[in-house]
Amino acid sequence: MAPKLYKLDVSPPVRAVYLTAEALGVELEHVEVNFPKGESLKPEFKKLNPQHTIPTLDDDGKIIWDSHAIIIYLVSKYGKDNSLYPEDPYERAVINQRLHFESGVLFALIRAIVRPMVTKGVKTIPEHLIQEVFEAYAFLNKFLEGHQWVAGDQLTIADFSVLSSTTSLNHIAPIDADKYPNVVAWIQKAEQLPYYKVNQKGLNDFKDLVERLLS
Ligand SMILES: N[C@@H](CCC(=O)N[C@@H](CS)C(=O)NCC(=O)O)C(=O)O
Repeated sequence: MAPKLYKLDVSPPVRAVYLTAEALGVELEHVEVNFPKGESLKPEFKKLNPQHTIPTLDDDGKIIWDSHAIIIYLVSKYGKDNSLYPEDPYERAVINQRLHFESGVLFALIRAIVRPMVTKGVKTIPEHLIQEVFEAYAFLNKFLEGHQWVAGDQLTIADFSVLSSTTSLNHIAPIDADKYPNVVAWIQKAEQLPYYKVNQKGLNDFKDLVERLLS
């Protein structure tokens, strides 16, 4: 039985799971949870995940949420090898750092900017948050200095996680190629992955959502 993924394409962490599943060749059964319409707050979903966040995975009754936990689980359980999350302690530590960067910085900024727009109808983005997004691009640009991918020279789950939110933030605060050339080159490389399209559809939805909320 295919693992069930509770999802909505617009969500960046959901798209990190899509990219990981595609890279691994794991088929997922998709269950839509339209959180902007309040569906994540339904009692049956809260029973599965009291934190009521998507993505949430149900693998034969084993419930896992938080995209970072899910993508590590998918590689560990379904990967033919560990190349997307190598076992070497230092390589793994660097990947984990990038995953926490996604969670604590990139996604935290998306949440701080978009949530007031969705829940309170706020139509402006505070300048200090835009500056924080630029600071995050600068960090990412540094991580990528002299490297092909965000955690070194090998594609890992850190790329899928960081890519889904960075490409989303690009529709909030455009990434300047002159200031952050490594970030732009890395996104262009990722766009060549044969399964990149699984990020693109939800990214278009995200762009439309932000434009609609700001208009
Ligand atoms: N750190 C979490 C973030 C998950 C998250 O906040 N997802 C949002 C959608 S992008 C959500 O489920 N919001 C609905 C809710 O909190 O009820 C992850 O990586 O999975």
